[in-house]
Amino acid sequence: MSRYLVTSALPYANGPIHFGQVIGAYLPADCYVRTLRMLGEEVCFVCGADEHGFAITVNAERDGASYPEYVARWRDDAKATFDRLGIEFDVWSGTSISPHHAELSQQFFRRLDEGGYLNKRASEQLYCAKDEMFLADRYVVGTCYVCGKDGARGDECPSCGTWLDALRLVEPTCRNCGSTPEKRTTTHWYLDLPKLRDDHIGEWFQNHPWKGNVKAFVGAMLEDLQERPITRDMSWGIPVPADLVGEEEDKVLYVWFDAPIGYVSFTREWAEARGEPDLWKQYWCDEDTRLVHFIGKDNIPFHCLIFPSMLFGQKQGYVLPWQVPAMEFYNLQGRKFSTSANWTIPLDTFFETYDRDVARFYLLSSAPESADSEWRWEEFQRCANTSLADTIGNLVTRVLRFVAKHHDGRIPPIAPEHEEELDRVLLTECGALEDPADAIIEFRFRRACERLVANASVANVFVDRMAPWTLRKTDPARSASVLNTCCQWIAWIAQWMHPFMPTKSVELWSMVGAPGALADQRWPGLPRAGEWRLLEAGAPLGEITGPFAKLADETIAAEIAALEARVAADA
Ligand code: B3M
Ligand code: ZN
Repeated sequence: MSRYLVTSALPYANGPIHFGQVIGAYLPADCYVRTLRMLGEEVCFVCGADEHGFAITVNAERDGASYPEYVARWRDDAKATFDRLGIEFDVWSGTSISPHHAELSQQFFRRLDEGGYLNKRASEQLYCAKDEMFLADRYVVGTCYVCGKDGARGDECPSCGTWLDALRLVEPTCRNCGSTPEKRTTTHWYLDLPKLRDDHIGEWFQNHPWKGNVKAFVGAMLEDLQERPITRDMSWGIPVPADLVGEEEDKVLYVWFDAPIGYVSFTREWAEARGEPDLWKQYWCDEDTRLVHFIGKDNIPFHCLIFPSMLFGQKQGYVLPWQVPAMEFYNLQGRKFSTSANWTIPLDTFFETYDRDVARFYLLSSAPESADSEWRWEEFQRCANTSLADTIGNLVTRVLRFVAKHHDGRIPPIAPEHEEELDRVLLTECGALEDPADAIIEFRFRRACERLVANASVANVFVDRMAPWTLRKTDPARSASVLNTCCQWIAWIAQWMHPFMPTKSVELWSMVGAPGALADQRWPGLPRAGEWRLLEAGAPLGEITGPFAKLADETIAAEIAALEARVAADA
């Protein structure tokens, strides 16, 4: 048994969550955590909103909301989306409200400073005199000094893709008010990443079995590491400790410095809520903990290099990440999800028409694990109709309706003389079986989805071969044994389904009259001949419903048309 600390990237409290984010960092984590729990592992699953940063202040002001009001709105909105999707964190908080977060972030800063890992230096930055603020790189626009095109931002040129130095932009303007910023000197603290690399992090990283995209990306960064500023001139954020900066200055920790510390603060909040205030240390400071960060690939450097450096630099025995299953990008019908361009799936209405477990299953089965992938409405339909309705749903309804009709709605008896043969046929002759959990714990969610459906198909092959419906007329006892076997298989499928489809699996579990709560079952693994039947003959079935509805062609065509109409109306 191991202890797992599982985190999902903290979403910015700055707009609605879309399915691209859901499959990037949240849904796979939820599926993984549910599997670990059924496997009997100790798990804490942590998330909350990322509530600081310059972009949030700009948008709050645009909306005429105070910063706390603004982030509370989006914190609640994100949580509502996760609730609708059945994504269940042990703790959900926010970096501007979590009780220990400010103090802990300052402590991280101070310990890095004491360890000699921070350098304080003055530098020039662009300052907008009209807005009375230093401009974050993204808030400066001008002409690119590399390719000469307009529309370059202070951090990057969208035309030639170069990472830019904001101070060198030609004819810079403030993105907020359009005036020309001036250069001003300001003091900042820089995280000495080269030193942290040489002290430990470089060696640690190189000796760890990372996923391919992580290894490639961070490996390259390690070669050419620069120190990074971790403070900003603004008022919204965690203040730099007053004794270091002086009271009057508006200097805060950079949002990417305090955000990952949120994982720790929120774990403390969780431990306190459970009445075990020290429990967080078992998770964060015990070398047996497996720390797993679920993120999208754009967050790799922060989770595989910068945050580990910050943790190591505390010299408090903090664990470093064990695995970072970073997802590639997930698009929508061939283009990036974009709320501002209306290229999205409106989630407030989505769940009125579609089942959330079907959405979960489709998202997991199309997850961008090793290459970018996308939501395609036609594929969603195919998944719902073929994989779920035809394969699993059809098995369930034809078997259970028959049992309801001909066996008085009770699990038919199995004759001892049939058991061995039926187990052999089902478990070895109707198709290969594979435990979906094997794939899940390797973060191969697509494979796990395929295996679930393949395992269900085995029972369809079995039913076709055994033909219990016709057998009933010639050999009713054998027909009953076959149906018993099918019901047992449905209970087994319900257990395998649980991490993917937490609601549908419980429905199946009760349809087949299985005992106890499904969530309390231990992971079943693969059935072993002679010792896998968990339903008692004679036990009553529950109420039978068609578990999966088919999606009509018109419904899907209407979604695609609506998507195109929304962008057209916007253009
Ligand atoms: N909020 C970026 C993002 O949502 C950032 C993640 C923080 S994780 C500590 O992609
Ligand atoms: Zn300005």
